[in-house]
Amino acid sequence: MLNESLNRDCNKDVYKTDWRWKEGDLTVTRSTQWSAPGCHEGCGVLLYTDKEGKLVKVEGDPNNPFNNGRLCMRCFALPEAMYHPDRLLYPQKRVGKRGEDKWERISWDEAYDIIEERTGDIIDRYGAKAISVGFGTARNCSWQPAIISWAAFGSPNETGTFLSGECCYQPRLMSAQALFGGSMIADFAQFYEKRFDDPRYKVPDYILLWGNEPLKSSSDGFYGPWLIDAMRRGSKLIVVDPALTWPASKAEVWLPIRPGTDAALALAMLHVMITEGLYDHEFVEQWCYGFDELAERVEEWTPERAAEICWLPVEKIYQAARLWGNAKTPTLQWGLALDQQQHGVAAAHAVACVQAITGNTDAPGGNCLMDKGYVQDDIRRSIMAGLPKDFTKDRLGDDLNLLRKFGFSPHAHPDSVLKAIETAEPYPIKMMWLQGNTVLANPSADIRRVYEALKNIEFMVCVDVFKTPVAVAYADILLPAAMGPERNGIRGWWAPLRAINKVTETGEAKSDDLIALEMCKRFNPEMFPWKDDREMNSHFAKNLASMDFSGTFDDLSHMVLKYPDFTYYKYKKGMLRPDGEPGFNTPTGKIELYCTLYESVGIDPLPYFEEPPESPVSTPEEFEEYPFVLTTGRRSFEFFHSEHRQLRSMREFHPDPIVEMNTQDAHEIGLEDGDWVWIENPHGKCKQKLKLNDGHMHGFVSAEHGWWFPEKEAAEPSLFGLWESNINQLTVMDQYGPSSFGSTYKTQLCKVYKADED
Ligand SMILES: Nc1nc2c(c(=O)[nH]1)N[C@H]1C(S)=C(S)[C@@H](COP(=O)(O)OP(=O)(O)OC[C@H]3O[C@@H](n4cnc5c(=O)[nH]c(N)nc54)[C@H](O)[C@@H]3O)O[C@H]1N2
Ligand SMILES: Nc1nc2c(c(=O)[nH]1)N[C@H]1C(S)=C(S)[C@@H](COP(=O)(O)OP(=O)(O)OC[C@H]3O[C@@H](n4cnc5c(=O)[nH]c(N)nc54)[C@H](O)[C@@H]3O)O[C@H]1N2
Ligand SMILES: [Mo]
Repeated sequence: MLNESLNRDCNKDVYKTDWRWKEGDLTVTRSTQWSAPGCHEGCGVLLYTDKEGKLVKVEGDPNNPFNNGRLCMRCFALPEAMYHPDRLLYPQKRVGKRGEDKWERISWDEAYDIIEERTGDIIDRYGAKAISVGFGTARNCSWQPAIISWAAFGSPNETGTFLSGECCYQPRLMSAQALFGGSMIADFAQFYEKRFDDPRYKVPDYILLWGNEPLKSSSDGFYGPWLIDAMRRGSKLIVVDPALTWPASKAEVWLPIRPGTDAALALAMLHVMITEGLYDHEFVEQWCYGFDELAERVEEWTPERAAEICWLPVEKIYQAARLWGNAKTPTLQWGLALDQQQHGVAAAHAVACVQAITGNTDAPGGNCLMDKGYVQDDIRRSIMAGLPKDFTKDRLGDDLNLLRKFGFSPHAHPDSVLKAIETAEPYPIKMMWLQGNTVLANPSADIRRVYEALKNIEFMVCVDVFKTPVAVAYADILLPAAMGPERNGIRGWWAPLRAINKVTETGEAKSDDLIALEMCKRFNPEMFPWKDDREMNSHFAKNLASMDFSGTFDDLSHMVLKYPDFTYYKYKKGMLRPDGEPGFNTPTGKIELYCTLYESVGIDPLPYFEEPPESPVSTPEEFEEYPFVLTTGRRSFEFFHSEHRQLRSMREFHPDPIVEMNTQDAHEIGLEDGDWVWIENPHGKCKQKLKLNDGHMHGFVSAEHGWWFPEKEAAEPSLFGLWESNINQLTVMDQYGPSSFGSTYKTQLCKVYKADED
């Protein structure tokens, strides 16, 4: 019943494995979808086009082992997105004042001419570093903005615009890199074409789901439904989440933790595991560095102490630590909640230690090391290699911690970019090129502050598929980006390597690859000799550092996907270190529970807990007035961040912004399910609709992020109703940790009260 390879063989009779075929009047093309609209995953899709070349429907590709034919509602709605009347289809220039929403259609050449002229002027007056290029989360639009910034404009200030403290994945990646010497991911057989049927694979007996809701988020290379695949094969769950999510409801133990106290819980779990001997002694002895120091650090972290801090029943901490410590094939699947705390790096460090001492690293069904197959990193690095050595010399924020100079982030620090825009310190930023992020509707905290700061920007270009609030407020030029089925590309995020196949064109929209190539050709033609995106992608495909592939783009395009060679226990086989010796790629050759890298950059080398800057404990007076702990940004099936709000089929399921809290808590303050409520704290307020849940932990409020209303007035002051429900009026910038990473998006305080009926 569970044999998916059998399913796949059947599917081969019904669905072909060719890359393209005919079905009646329709042409079917196998591809993968990343963006736009966006997602992290790259699921296998079948794109059905009609005689005119129009996309008429999308189905999951049953012969793509990544998603096995499954698809989410957002992908099914691709034709609706592509042919939406609001879509940007032509380059436009602003003709009215900023905020008036008056535009004139222009040609691509005219747009590039204007950009070249204005850019030249900015560079003459302030230097190239006064240009900041913003990218968003890993859609298929991440290396393209980087090469525009670096190779076209010559500015090192490419940045995840205003995403405070690079609080997405960076703290977890940092910890994995620092402790394990590489990137680490839960093993759900994603490295094998036969997936769960591959004889090398073992199903995890316990999955520790920490601050992550994969069914909704399918993030960072982990496709959510795999969780259910594993549960059907016997895996049990331990869930750390303040909300009673679906996985929490199915867990052996659910730990409804006070947001932002994860490090305390992890330290207590380590305490139990170490005092009760529930860890892999041999592995720790041979392959871990600093175990004694860790044991000493966690000595004081009794479950009783942590229970009080985390607002957890103490027996749940014992139960979780014992189940986990006794598990045979434990695997950790961690999430964003660990990053979005000020000391996210320490929290991720603590949780990584909980994983490390089980000894299940790089083992079947454990947590595997892989040079992550980040095609975007490979491309970025290959372009970076062609630039002057001191190119990043003045990059904003590099002074915050040596980790940045060491290259642990290749981007300008978001909070430092904001400060430079506001104060011209250490030098001004005068131009922004935004490609794949929205700035006002989403990634930044404290959007009112950002809104004010952007008044100092002289010239702004937005490359997007829709007109967003920031475009109306500040853009001078709008460039229309192509959606997934309208672009060629290569992508990898972990495994496998995948091709994106173009099947159609809409208006004059161009792919980010093509826009990057054309911009770079204008500004830096010697570095970009390729005639089109296919030729450029062939070059990149042949030169991938982290993937074993040497074909052309056409080769990959026809294969659609390619699995890497994958081996377990690489640390025993001398496959991780550049010197070819056994061990991990860290200074000591071991997993560094006590981290020598952190020590060398002035960070606590051991995991620690610190209260969030605003919390019931650190700001008790504020807590009296704002008596709930606020976490923001839980994901939903219908939306990817601020995207998809235009789509009727998504809004039918999810018309309004939803704030959740415990039923009893709400009743105590006179609120009912379905009430519109104000969520307010000292930083700001916004309005969302209340949804009650009997199971959520007490004292906690969970609000959605990314809200704007494309159906509302575009012009100022409305900006598509931006100020009504956007939760990033209650979050703050500049609350990152000593590493320069981390934020407080998930650890605010708030009060909640009924809003007027209108
Ligand atoms: N309060 C709160 N705020 C958060 C979060 C949270 O949990 N809480 N999460 C944060 C996190 S983790 C992240 S990563 C950020 C994400 O923030 P962003 O990456 O900025 O995400 P979006 O808001 O979706 O903005 C993406 C924009 O790019 C466009 N786009 C999509 N695909 C493409 C493409 O292929 N090419 C081009 N040119 N444009 C494209 C979309 O139409 C949209 O306008 O948000 C952060 N914001
Ligand atoms: N549909 C959809 N998918 C997405 C995105 C999207 O916007 N929409 N965004 C993408 C991006 S960029 C990212 S980074 C990922 C993020 O995806 P996830 O890692 O799943 O992150 P979240 O959904 O923000 O939060 C996950 C869970 O953490 C819980 N939580 C909140 N605060 C805390 C805390 O302090 N501690 C603990 N332990 N748990 C807490 C929340 O209740 C929630 O259930 O999703 C990606 N996938
Ligand atoms: Mo993210």
